[in-house]
Amino acid sequence: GPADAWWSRAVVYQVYPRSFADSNADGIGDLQGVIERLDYIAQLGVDVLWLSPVYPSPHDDNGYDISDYQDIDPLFGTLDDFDRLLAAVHERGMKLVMDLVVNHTSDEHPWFTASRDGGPAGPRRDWYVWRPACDGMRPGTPGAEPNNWGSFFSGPTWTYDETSGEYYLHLFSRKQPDLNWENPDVRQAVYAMMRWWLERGVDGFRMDVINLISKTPGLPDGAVHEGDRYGDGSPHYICGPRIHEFLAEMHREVFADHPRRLLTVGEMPGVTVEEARLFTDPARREVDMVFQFEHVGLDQGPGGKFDVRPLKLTDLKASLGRWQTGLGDTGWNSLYWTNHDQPRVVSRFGDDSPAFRERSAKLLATVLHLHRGTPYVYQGEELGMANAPFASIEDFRDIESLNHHAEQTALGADAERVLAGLRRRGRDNARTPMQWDATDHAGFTTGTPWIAVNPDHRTVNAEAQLADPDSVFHHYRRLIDLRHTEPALTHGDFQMLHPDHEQLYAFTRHDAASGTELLVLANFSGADLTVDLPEGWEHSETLIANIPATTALTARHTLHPWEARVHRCR
Ligand code: ISL
Ligand code: CA
Repeated sequence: GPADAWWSRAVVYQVYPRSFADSNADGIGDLQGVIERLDYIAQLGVDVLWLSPVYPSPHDDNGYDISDYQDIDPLFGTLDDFDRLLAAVHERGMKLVMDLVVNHTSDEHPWFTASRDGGPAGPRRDWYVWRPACDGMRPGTPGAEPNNWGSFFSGPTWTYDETSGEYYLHLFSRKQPDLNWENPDVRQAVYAMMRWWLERGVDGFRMDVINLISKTPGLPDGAVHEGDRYGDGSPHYICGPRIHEFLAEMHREVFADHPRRLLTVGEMPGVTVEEARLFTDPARREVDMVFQFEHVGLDQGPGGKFDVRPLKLTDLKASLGRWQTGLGDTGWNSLYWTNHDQPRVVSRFGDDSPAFRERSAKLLATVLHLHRGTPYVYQGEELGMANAPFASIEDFRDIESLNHHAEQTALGADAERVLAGLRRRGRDNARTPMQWDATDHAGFTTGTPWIAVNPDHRTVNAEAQLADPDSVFHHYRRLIDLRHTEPALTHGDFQMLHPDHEQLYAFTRHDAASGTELLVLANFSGADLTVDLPEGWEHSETLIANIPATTALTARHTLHPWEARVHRCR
């Protein structure tokens, strides 16, 4: 089963190259920068590095709009730099996973320009999704789009091409046209490209929005929810009719005969636990694990991702608990709190005030890493990096935030309210430069960074934390070490305790084979919390804790604010 695969004991570290380390002072992180910081990543003890896109791109969506799948953007370096990075990763006993973005390309990809410029009868036309205007409507006028779907980045999912008089589909920005996966030539071209990277030596793929590649034939309208301008097309593209067929085909064509055991993780917005079981059941040969989004949607209201509402701990436990049990015996979970699309977790689910930033960051790490699955650490998370103090819209860079702001203010929304939502949920929170040291621009660049460094780098930085054995960094390092040495972390059954408690996150992991049981206790609040323990845990061994030199566990025990501790019984 999945628990025997190498990646079941692995921890993955995500690098967002643009914001990691700049080696040539142009203000943008690059591959040489990653190479220079590789020993830092190795010191954390992670097994795999996932590199966000580094391919040639017009950077409408920071590289998630690819104009050439088989090269490196000069902004980041060359293929030669890439080969050096890959070799350096392998030398350190780690693996490298590429980002695979094949739901869409850039509109500057030659596949798309050929499709567009060849016109409706051209040979490349059906590599993308072209449709005429809605019946009876004048092409190019508002409301004449082929259907009513709204895009992830505001506005309709359709852009009109005047020359051919037709529209092309884009679930994301107008510079990210969707590939037509119904076309077998498209699929074969993608598989060939994937094999090319595997030949080069990469160890797998993180597959961007891979559950959106199959759309319902006919592309029917979506329901228009109250207050929305566009229809919700998601039932017609989330886990569409041919998704399992496509992933099984990809597995056969790319992975099945490969001599090395690779890692595949499908990023899947809107995936349910039932669907995820199918995707990750090893017998079905689709993908090894998926990124699901349920737990990062719990603190949002009906108005969408910028409609912020407080998280209820009981919701978080119910959700993550259901995924633990749901993928328990057949599938496999990936575990994450954040990535380049999410706000910083210490600001979101913890407390980023000076009093509790470190402790709550360690608590969050402890809770996540003690679950069953493969943990993902996003650059800077291991330092407890926090959200950025964006003063005005000029401080933002992300297309999603900028489009949302433009759309909402044009509709008459209060600009301060819109900004407040962006500050809490905007993706740029995760994209401020990595904080290496306390110097200007945090050691990220000697030039001008493409997005401002968080001013808290004077205190929150890698240099200070490497030197402090009690730092967030060293706490992560110890958790990652545990994943390699404690079989109960890989194999142990998961059982949630006190599911109805609003402050306590508690669970056990029980590994029958080694006779080991672990108990995890975490106080998700800024106040003392007294809990009654299950029997047999008094004076048990402390495996890891976020308060140094903790006291022994008592039958009725009081946890300090944001305290987390893990105990072991054998
Ligand atoms: O942050 C989101 C928008 O509200 C997410 O829904 C995000 O778009 C979704 O997680 C898909 O993300 C991936 O594909 C996008 C890209 O912008 C993200 O950076 C990438 O992780 C399109 O390629
Ligand atoms: Ca650079």
